[in-house]
Amino acid sequence: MQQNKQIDWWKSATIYQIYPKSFCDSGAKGVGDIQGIISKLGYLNLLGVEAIWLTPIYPSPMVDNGYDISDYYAINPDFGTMADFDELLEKSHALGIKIIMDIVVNHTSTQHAWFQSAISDPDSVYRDYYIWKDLVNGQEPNNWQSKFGGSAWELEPNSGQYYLHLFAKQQADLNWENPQVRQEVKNVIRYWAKKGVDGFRLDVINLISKDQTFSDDEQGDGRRFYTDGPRVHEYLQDLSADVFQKYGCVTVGEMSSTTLEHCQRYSSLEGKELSMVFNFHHLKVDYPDGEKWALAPFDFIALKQIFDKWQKGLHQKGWGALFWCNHDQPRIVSRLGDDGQYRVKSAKMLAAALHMMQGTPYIYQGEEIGMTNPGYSRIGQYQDVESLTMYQLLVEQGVVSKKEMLAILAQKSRDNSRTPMQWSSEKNAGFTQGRPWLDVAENYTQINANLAVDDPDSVFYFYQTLIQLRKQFPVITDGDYTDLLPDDKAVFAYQRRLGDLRLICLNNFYQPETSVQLEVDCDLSQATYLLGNYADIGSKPLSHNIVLRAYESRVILIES
Ligand code: TEU
Repeated sequence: MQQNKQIDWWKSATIYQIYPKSFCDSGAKGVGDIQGIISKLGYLNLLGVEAIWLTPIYPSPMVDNGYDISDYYAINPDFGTMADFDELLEKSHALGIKIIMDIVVNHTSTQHAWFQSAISDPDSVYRDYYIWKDLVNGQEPNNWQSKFGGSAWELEPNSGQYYLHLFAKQQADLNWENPQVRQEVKNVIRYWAKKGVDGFRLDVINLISKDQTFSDDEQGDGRRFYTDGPRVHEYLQDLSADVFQKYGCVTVGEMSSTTLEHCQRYSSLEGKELSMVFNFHHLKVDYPDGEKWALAPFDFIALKQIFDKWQKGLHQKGWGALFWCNHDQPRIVSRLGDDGQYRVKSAKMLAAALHMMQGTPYIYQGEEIGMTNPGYSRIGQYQDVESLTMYQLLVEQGVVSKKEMLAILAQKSRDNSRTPMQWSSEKNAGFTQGRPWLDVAENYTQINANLAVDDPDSVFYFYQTLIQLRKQFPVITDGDYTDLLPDDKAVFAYQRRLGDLRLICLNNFYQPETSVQLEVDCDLSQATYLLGNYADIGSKPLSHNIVLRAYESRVILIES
């Protein structure tokens, strides 16, 4: 790996997330692959992204689509070969696009050789790679719950002990207390860094250190005993010093149910732990009382408060990732926008509202063309382990009826974002010549990449502009943040400021036209328009009283 990389290139870069299984099939398998990704590098280069984050492409039984890794040192044959991967690395680098690998080290697949050895030989050195507990009063060692529903403990019949799995029972948690496990993780990361990979996205990395008392949680599902756990900063500092810093890798940690205080430390500017963090608080504004499996309109005021807290809290202290979408989240245009009449307008508005903030933006495949939730109506259309487990649990327990659960899944399932990428109006949206592993959304003849690239007014070119603006204007990368209208019920208006330059981003999150009074101490008639999602933005003089049409977004610059 090359040394002397430009320091912090990722602060003005935009990163594109690829979910390989659903991105592009180079043949007729029905599953995307690495050659498919290579065939679309030109498209990504046109968009202007500087790096690609690939979700896991290692061998895996695919219970959780690759987040259950059975070999950290190889490529899943469904996706291709190591030669294909090397070709991807070389061709991406030739275009100036970096590659970020997903590293899943909170747990391994139970098919991993370490786990297999641990269960077949009681004296195996690998036994202590995992977390084993005896039965307590003939039951699970404590009441912790799996994130996918049910107990977090599974009985292993050979030894009569339980092992911990915070996710599916085929994903056994690693025992980070064991120094040998930490050494193995370093070896894995070193292997990929030496190959020339530019960075790593670390799956649920704030869950690796468990409170060793393994107490019952009288207040909740156990998360307070392992979230941002007792030794997590120590482990990350050690990894960073021994591998990340040595190889100059960019790192982004996925932080589940974390706090701002911990994220300030994970992403602190001295770079002792990680480059940046993903947090999910802004994506829980449509969870009534914190419940994902229930329907409610999103809390717009809370959304603004969360952005305010994190924008200010990380400014000059740490660094955050900016994102609306990923492979675990429903499509944002269906969730916070309007995926009908105002799909294009609201997709652009949401893009501007996010990309004008401080942080590193991530675009999830299909977001750049305004892809929507597919609107599945049958349980047989779902494949996701979480969706299927929750369907079974909630319907079985009589919490909701089958019909209600289908309505909930249509809004909340992770499969909403995993439908095949819509490339063209051809059969299967041009994703595969075979039968896609997950149904394509029916709207692909109206929403696809070919149409978007041919239309200068498409969501695609709006994202392209946002990516360019970030590189052009340091106020987007470095400016401070003020919410200008925290109490307004429809408009999200914020100011970024760097020296004499102010950038103001105004967004109507709803359909009715609305007017706002901007309380800023500068002459708005001197402002210039940078961007908007209505064609005629530049024609009207600016005043402090601004009318915003349905889902209208405007970005203006003022020198004062
Ligand atoms: O997700 C972690 C995580 O907790 C979620 O976003 C999860 O999908 C959600 O809480 C369920 O409601 C990561 C990966 O992104 C996800 O795809 C994996 O399933 C999970 O870790 C386990 O590796």
